[in-house]
Amino acid sequence: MRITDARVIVTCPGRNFVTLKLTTEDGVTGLGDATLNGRELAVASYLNDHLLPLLIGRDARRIEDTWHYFYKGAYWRRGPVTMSAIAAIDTALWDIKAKVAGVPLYQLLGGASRDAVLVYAHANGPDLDGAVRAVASSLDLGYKAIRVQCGIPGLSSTYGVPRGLQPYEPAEKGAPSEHRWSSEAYITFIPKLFERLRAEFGDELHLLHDVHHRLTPIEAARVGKSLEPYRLFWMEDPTPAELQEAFRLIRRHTVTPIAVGEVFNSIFDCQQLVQEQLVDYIRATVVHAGGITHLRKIAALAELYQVRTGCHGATDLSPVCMAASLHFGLSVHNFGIQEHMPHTAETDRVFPHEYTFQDGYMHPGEAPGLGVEIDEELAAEYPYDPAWLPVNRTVDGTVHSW
Ligand code: KDG
Ligand code: MG
Repeated sequence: MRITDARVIVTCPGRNFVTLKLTTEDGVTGLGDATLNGRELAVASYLNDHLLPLLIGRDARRIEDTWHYFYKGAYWRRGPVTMSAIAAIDTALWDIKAKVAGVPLYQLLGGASRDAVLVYAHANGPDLDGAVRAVASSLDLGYKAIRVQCGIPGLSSTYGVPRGLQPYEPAEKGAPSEHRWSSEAYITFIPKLFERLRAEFGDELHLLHDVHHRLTPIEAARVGKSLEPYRLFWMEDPTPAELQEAFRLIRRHTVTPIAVGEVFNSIFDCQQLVQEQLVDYIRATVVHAGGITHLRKIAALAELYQVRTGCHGATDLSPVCMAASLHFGLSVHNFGIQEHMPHTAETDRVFPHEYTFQDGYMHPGEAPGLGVEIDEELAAEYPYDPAWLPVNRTVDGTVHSW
């Protein structure tokens, strides 16, 4: 079953997405997400200029072989651009394989390990009252797990909190915006947020929080300790994870569970974190971590150490990635939770899909393959529109992790 056509579709139905569409000689098509927020065209070029010419004519059934052909064959390994491009090919091949078999993808991944996939919502408020209102709205929608971000007194903007009434979307048109950050202000404020949320909503709700890589290890340890009374489901990305051993220091001081890995692109990024049990959830996802094939290996390593999955699922991961993630999450035994940040209506129209949300859980549906397609005519009505992630500086002007 030869691959006869491979096309990269770049579209901006509200935000930019890069999608790979493969077609076989029998006319079966498969989709893969290749979106790398703020660096989209680098992946489109990597696919168009370097991988797709070698993909045409290959046997679509040889998923594992194709993965290694592009990973080892490049000589230059890993990195978000390479791994997103390989992920798109891998995901599209799994889509094709499942369509040919006539089954939803999760059936090829071992079948369902659970009835549905627990997802968490985003609730963002400019201040404590706003955060409480946002959590109440997510509860009304049926979510059982909610990530809460809140404006920090004294800081004009912060990660996760929209400036206006629009849903939060970090990539902005024009030049990158600049945020100002104070770890001191954040560390003082953040326990007050979760104290208030537990007082308002009780013990049952799963509460999550994203530190977004901003603290030093000892600051992160302090925050984890200060949040212990509020029993978070997880504290995410408390410190940048390039230095995996940094998490030893956090672990020595706090039992607040830790989630890490949305920027990871290979099993080597998380190897030490997992093997030393320095984290509880691994957030690597299909699009940025080499596709279904590689993510399954990360999950298998994690399973040995009782680390569970918690795949990234922000809006910059397209509905194609969300579908793939739901098939993965439904099937993998050590699933923990899946992030769910709903796409805009225009994005959902460009990517008609079978997955559903009900009562705090999602299901990928029973359509053969991934259960997501792209309306190419509609996609063409939304040309690429460059957008940038913000840059973060501390209050004295020093560039800091965003
Ligand atoms: O592109 C960057 C976003 O996906 C990221 O900032 C979102 O941290 C994020 C999250 O947890 O969803
Ligand atoms: Mg995050």
